[in-house]
Amino acid sequence: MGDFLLSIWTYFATNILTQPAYLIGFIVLLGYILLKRPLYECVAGFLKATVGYFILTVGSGGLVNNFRPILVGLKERFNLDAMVTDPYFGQNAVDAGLMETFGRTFGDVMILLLIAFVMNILLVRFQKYTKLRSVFTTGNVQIQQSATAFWILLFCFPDLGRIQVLIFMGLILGCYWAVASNLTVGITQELTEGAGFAVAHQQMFGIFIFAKLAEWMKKRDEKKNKAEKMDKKLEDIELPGFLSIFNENMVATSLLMLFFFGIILLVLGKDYLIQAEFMQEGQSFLFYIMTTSLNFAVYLAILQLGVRTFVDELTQSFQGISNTILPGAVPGIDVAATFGFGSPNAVTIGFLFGALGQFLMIGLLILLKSPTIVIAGFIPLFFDNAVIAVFANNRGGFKAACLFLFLSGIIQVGGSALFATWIGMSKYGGYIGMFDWATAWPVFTVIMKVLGYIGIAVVVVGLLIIPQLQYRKNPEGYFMIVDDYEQYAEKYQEQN
Ligand code: ASC
Repeated sequence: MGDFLLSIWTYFATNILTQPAYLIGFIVLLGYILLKRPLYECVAGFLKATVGYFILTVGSGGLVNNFRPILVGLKERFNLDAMVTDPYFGQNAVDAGLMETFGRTFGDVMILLLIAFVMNILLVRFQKYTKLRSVFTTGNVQIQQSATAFWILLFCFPDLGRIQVLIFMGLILGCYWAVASNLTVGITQELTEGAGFAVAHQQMFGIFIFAKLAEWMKKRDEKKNKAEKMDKKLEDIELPGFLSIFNENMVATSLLMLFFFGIILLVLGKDYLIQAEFMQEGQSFLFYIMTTSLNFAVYLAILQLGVRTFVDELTQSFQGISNTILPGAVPGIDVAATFGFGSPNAVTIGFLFGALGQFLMIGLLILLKSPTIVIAGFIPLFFDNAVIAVFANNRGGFKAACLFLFLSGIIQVGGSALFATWIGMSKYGGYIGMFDWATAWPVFTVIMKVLGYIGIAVVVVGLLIIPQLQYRKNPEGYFMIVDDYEQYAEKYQEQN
């Protein structure tokens, strides 16, 4: 019986829970059914949401598959013994190093997801006490995070048995997913003007902290009466003269990427690119650079189309769920969904300033002869920094989007290098590298390493206090922002 149930769960987890396109699709289907829409509308909603999400995946996958090899090429080209910051490389590093480091393997991912998913839903169901509002649906990143968390837990408690590991990890990860995505509920509602979702990804603390810092900076400038041009949002800045071509997102992205990847491809050199089979013999180097760089704008446009396709369905249908089985809840979804909102140029600016910070920090690591050298992986470089910039721009304007992104780049590389070296992952060539895993998780790890089992309780309780503090700041608006965004906006927005 147990085996039978487990196999049903494994089927569900493998095919739906860890495949966000289908999970979102089925959530939409369930939502419409609960809203008692006619069956054909439910099916249409399911299809549109799933196809939309798949379109988003074509965009984000295209970006990753095209630009990750170019950045990783730097490692090969210069024969660096370096660690790549990338969630997939991080997952491979865990697989490669677990046996040698801890004499263990990790085969219980699906059970862990069950524990953490159920816990997340319960935490939201008991919202009256927990104040949590968001259900994490991004299964692809949950798997990567489970792998890294497993390593961290064994690093802190090498002797833990299988069941204890599962329980502790389910507890900590479940709380992290619920609490961190809940942090983004309010600011995402404001960014999207009530689209009804939160971010469920790998930089949720980063988004929240930088959004708040951006807001603080803008208010400070306004108080000093020197809210200058730089505090304007990117979408409100009209560049004059020839610069006006940057007002158009597709043009701006193309030009900036031509510059950015142009330099990297020139550094890699034609010979290397041919030898590594990026280019074919006899192909024009100039046009190769053009095509590669312009593809960035192509995939970004696809990604945004995907977001537009599924977010509408999700917004409408989720009311069926939040009116009935999970009151006051929103789905936490992939970070790329935010790229369809705010200024599209923020995505590009965030990527570039994040890259500046990351490259500066990498230079410093080399200069200071750090035992771990980092190669900037594309996923943290792009997805982390793009989203942080979308929020920083939305709340603090252009200056915040540049300044804080530079800072976030430095932190991602510095934090990852330091932490992955300490926990012994760096020698296996990869680390997840995303913002929260270069900041919040190292803090959790220090607490658990120092305090032992009490540390686990401290981390869990510490996390659960966060939504209570958020709630206290505005008990009335806290749930209203989810239940009735229009009313919230009317009541609170002019105060901001
Ligand atoms: C990640 C990861 C991906 C991307 C994607 C962004 O962290 O593992 O595949 O970001 O989720 O849309």
